[in-house]
Amino acid sequence: MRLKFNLIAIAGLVLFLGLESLHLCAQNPIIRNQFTADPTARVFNGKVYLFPSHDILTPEGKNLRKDWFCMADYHVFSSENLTNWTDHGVIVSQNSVPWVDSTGYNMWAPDCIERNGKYYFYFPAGRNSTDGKARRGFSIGVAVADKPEGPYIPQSEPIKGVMGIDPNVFIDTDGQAYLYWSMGNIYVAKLKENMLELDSEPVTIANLPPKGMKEGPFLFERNGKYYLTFPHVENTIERLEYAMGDSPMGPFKMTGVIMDESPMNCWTNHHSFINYNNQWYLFYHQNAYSPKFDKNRSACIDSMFFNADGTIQKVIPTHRGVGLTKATEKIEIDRYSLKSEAGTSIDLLDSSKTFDGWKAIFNAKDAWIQYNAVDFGTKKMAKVEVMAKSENGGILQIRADKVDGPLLAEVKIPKGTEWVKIDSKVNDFQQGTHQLVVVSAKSDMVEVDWLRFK
Ligand code: FUB
Repeated sequence: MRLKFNLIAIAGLVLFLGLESLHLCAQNPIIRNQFTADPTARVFNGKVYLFPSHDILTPEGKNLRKDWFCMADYHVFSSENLTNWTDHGVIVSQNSVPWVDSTGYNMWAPDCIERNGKYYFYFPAGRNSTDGKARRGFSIGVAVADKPEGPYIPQSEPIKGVMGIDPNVFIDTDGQAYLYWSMGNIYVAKLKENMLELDSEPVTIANLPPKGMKEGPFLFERNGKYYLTFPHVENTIERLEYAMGDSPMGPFKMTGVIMDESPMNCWTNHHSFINYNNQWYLFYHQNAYSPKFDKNRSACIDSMFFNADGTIQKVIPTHRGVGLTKATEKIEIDRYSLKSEAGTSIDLLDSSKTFDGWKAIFNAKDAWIQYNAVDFGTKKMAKVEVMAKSENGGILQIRADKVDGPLLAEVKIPKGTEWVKIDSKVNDFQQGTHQLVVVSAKSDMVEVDWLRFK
């Protein structure tokens, strides 16, 4: 009996540690084993922490809408290079918060902020019923931790005086904290020093577009200017817009569009910004792993830049995302930076298992795909390994930096209908960081899952 208990305890510990140390390597989307919507990123102690919401497939038999968001808990992820992410597991769930309706599955977009060594995690959810009648609307609660990874202890009641979704907290240089949230419009109120109670009456932020849904506020300050950024439906689906002002509560002046509507037609977008190692990044979401259902979303990152007058340059969503990719890790060229207009395409490896990712397809001579920022380190590479498939056989040339750049390797893909891993010798070249360009030397179709150097 005792032995059985010990075995179960060890198995539990292994499972727990396994979860803690799960590394998820990525371009866009950045988390590749679960849906991650509404990504709020924060820099704590020199590391980037990601607090997304967690879309799931709607469970059967729970009387839930099949065509709507379904979210039961929150994970936190961290990364030091924006490329390798560690999943620290569930930090708050609908079953762990006393006031939350544990049958609601509506743990929507969260935020987290540090004050005096404590981490305050803000989340919206539906309240449980105290009189047998369903409660309508969302409240916003707080869970507090000593470390960004948790454990987070939820407060027993939501914040009084706030009804709405998409909490966002900003602490100004004078120490005053502000809570922003949405419910059709965008609202703001001061927070008390304890970060748990309002310290002023909520006000509706003025001068924002009067028509079309506005939600998901994210406020940040740069060079004394305050940027109120938010998704807004100007046309048919959301795009990211912003207004600028001289104080956290406004007045704000509408200034521009940060990201246009999703090319995949994802109705929502939700975002956050960080400045990490002197580069600004935009975190946002798309439905890349769920092309047919836009309520299953995935977090992405792209770099962002400011103009000299402080306005924000438009961010074009990319597959490549950000960060260096080690040459010795799988380089998924379907997450390309650039590609030739003709003769290349991208498709899911298996449309019924979207988390398996994509493949790159070449079907013309001289068609090419470029993948930027591959770190070859300082050691010579002996071989390149390519996972590929080609019914008639093909030849791929792997070049450095540009389409006619130095030839690193030529890889002959044998005829066949199955995926094969092919090794080829790598020519000498200057190590360091390079753009990788894969060129098809024949017109026959070649599909590539990934390649890596050894
Ligand atoms: O994730 C559920 C809701 O969709 C969020 O709260 C909104 O911002 C939108 O992204």
